[in-house]
Amino acid sequence: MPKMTLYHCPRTRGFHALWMLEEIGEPFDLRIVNVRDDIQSEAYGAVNPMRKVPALEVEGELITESPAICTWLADRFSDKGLAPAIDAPGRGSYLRWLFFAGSVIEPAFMDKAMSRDTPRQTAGWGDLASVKATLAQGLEGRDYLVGDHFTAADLMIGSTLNFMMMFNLLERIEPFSSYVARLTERPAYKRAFEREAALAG
Ligand SMILES: N[C@@H](CCC(=O)N[C@@H](CS)C(=O)NCC(=O)O)C(=O)O
Repeated sequence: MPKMTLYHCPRTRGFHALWMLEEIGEPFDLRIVNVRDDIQSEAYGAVNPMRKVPALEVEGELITESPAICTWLADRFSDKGLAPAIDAPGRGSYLRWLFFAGSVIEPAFMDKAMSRDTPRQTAGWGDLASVKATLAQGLEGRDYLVGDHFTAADLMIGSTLNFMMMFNLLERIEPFSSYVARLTERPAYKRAFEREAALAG
């Protein structure tokens, strides 16, 4: 097994990676980096020059950006069944939703959080109304975004939507509330949540 170290701070986007590692269920070291101070240290700058969490170090190789961490873990531990195989039906949709989480959902909600009105033709993410409508269409009549079971794409999107609901950036409306409730019932989510709660004190 590769030696994996997750750099994380409770109650941040690092949770996406923590939850994913709980889904994978393989051993990893957890290093807490406080976003208020540790993150600016020279030592952490040497780990991740972006000075952000999460960061996953695997045998000396750095993986950052939550969707990339989730994609890597799902492929590396393919026996866990969290990603369609490269040549399987659904692989394209799976990648579409993983990228959608980081490059479309995130910035669209940040526009809202910052009260920014980026013109939709300029913004690569379009606008929040289109993002929500596209997600709702993707979830219409289904429990999961790809095929009939949970994948890393659901983790990334579900975890992001859960954050947006917690910060009151997304209304608790259907189909999002049932989707988030379904995903947060997973034992791995609960383990990650409890682990984080114990760390945060
Ligand atoms: N693109 C990154 C974003 C990571 C990120 O923004 N992390 C925040 C915590 S929610 C952080 O480390 N903030 C500390 C800082 O910028 O000082 C990802 O998807 O993982």
